[in-house]
Amino acid sequence: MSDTIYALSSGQGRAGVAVVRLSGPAVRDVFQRMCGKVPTARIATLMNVRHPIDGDTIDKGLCLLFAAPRSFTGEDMGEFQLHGGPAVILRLLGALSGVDGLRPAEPGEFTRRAFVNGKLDLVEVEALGDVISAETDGQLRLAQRLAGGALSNRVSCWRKALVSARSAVEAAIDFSDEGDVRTDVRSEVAPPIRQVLRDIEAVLDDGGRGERLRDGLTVAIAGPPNAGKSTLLNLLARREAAIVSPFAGTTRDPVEVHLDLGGVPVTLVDTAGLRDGGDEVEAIGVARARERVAKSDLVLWLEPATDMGEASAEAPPDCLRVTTKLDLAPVSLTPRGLAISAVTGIGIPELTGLLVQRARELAGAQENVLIARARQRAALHGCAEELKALLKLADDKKGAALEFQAEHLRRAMRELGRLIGQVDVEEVLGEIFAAFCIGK
Ligand SMILES: Nc1nc2c(ncn2[C@@H]2O[C@H](COP(=O)(O)OP(=O)(O)OP(=O)(O)O)[C@@H](O)[C@H]2O)c(=O)[nH]1
Ligand SMILES: [Mg+2]
Repeated sequence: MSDTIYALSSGQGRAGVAVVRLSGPAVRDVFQRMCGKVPTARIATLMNVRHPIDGDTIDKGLCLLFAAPRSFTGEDMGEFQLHGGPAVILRLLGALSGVDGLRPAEPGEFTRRAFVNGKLDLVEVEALGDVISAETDGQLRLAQRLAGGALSNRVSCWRKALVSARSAVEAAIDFSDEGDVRTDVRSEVAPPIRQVLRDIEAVLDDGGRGERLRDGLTVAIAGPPNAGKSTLLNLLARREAAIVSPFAGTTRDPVEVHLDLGGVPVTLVDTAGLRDGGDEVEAIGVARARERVAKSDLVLWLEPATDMGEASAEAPPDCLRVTTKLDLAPVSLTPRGLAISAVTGIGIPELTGLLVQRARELAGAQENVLIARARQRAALHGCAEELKALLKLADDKKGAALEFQAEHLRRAMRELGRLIGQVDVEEVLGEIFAAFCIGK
């Protein structure tokens, strides 16, 4: 890790200020050569920044040194905060490229060094990436909580409990010929393991909210033809995204729009009206609609007040029922579910409110949500399974082989190690860091 890396960490294009970061052993040398001296650590210092070879002035700006190990990467880090014009940035990056031992950073390389130097664990690395890419408030809250160590701290408590359980079991193995150690072990090991298992199961029992929040929810608008599905999509999207016409069977391809519903990112999908017996193209549209309905997290099932037959068997049992075209409803009508009219606007605020509420139930940034990715869930689930197997052996009154218990403990710890990136990291690292931007 002897290379010193540099990158523009602020956004591309013209801006008031541009931040170029460096990390590695040559940082002080770069300051010495380009500014004439090394700024005092952690004190922003206004300096003339010059080209290291021809001495030409690049710009005047703030220079900062974060001395190892008290820096984001754990190495010496430097920052140039210069004027954010493309020519200034070009000149600075060009100057840095000419310095021996310096090279441009790869995507996520600063964060990778922070991980390698033990500044962040893998969960925190992932969360940091999510902080940067968060598009809604809910996503940001979850990412910040995880980046702040909410899950990592729990994992480290669990690991401590498993470590002491393991040493108890291993001591018992070593002294197993010396009388009745086994009963002692049972009372020493089982209760804390049971507690850890309960904790992990509570974290797992979140209804997948964190992953849904990170990936976004899919909400499908479905129902019979001509129910006003596309009209509702356009209304919620505030633009004419889908074609509306008085003819039944207008929509064929699913039409998607993206919304922020109370902090939850939502993809709203308008689908073809469900009926059998249309032309060939419509039939394909209907098949796609059924596919999208089956795959979505929530279905809005629309039926027009002008044509309310029997409740359709095709509406999913947990769908949100909406009766549309209330302005045309016969006086005797009893609407199913929420009643709306796109013409008078009646029921629309209620529908939006209900959607926000359901979106938050399905994907939330509540305090107890600590899992943001399938990878994290898989590791915790694997750990819980090992602990269950261990407890089953420990409960066995005959005193099952301690070696087997030790093996389950070892595997449970391995799963936690995998979660925070202490074992088997190589295969996930590439994938995680590739998703980062350069300069982070
Ligand atoms: N009066 C009234 N007309 C509506 C309302 N909502 C939609 N319409 C009309 O109903 C017709 C059908 O609307 P669409 O939004 O295209 O219906 P759809 O469910 O997407 O229909 P398909 O794509 O064919 O399945 C259009 O003429 C709309 O203007 C409403 O609330 N009141
Ligand atoms: Mg339509």
